[in-house]
Amino acid sequence: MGNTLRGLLFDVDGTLADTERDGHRVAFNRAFAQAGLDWRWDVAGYGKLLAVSGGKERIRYFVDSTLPDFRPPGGLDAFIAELHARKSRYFRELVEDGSIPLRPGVLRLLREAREAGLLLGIATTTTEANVRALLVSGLGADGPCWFDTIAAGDAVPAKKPAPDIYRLALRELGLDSSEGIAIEDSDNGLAAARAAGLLTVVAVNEYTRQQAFPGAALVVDQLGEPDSAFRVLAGDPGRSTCVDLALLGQLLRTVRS
Ligand code: XBP
Ligand code: MG
Repeated sequence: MGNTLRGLLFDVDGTLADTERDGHRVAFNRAFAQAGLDWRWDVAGYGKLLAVSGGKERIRYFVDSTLPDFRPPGGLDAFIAELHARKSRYFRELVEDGSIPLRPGVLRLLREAREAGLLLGIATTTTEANVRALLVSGLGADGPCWFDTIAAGDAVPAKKPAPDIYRLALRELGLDSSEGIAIEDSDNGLAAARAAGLLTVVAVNEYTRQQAFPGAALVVDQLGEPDSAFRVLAGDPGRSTCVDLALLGQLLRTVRS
């Protein structure tokens, strides 16, 4: 334990890639249409539904709040599970088509962390198969092997903002929370990481830029590249212009010292 950076924990949706608007949302709508449902989640409405993390939980919230009399044959649980499985297949098709690239700075930071021998983990509410598809598409066939653990989806009972998925990832990495930093994009993700004791850097996106990020070490519009600086929304990055290990190490030392 100490104030030396030993590991990075990455959220997936909205952090590694902008998956929500043109990925998950489109996949949900395809699954609804394929099931003969006239449900359609538009871009703005989906932004509100993102307050509920987890796709199955999101469908259930939608049904409970807008269609309380909806009673599918076989029961709601089984119906949602099947709809979500179909949605996940559509999502992976979109990823495999190459339509969802990694966000700026992600590949650079991952490479730097690997070269430095840091532990790398994923802590996400999405389905593990989705994560693997995204990592293969963005990093190549061995992408999933870049990570020492992939903590995902239903591996824990309570999804973000609960800290459970971060605690699981930390446990699997053998890392104390004081030795790691989480990279997130949303208020729910920040709350989860903070509750697990992790210093957290937030890179916002279209759906999360209006959110509040209490307790974030740094809030930026993207991780940035050396020749394409981030915009700082909160926190002090010193002279750094992109999120790299020098900056992350400095943030950790400042907070833990
Ligand atoms: C974001 C989520 C996920 C996705 C949909 O997760 O809440 O539910 O929107 O994925 P994170 P599933 O930012 O933690 O990666 O349908 O597979 O749940
Ligand atoms: Mg996210």
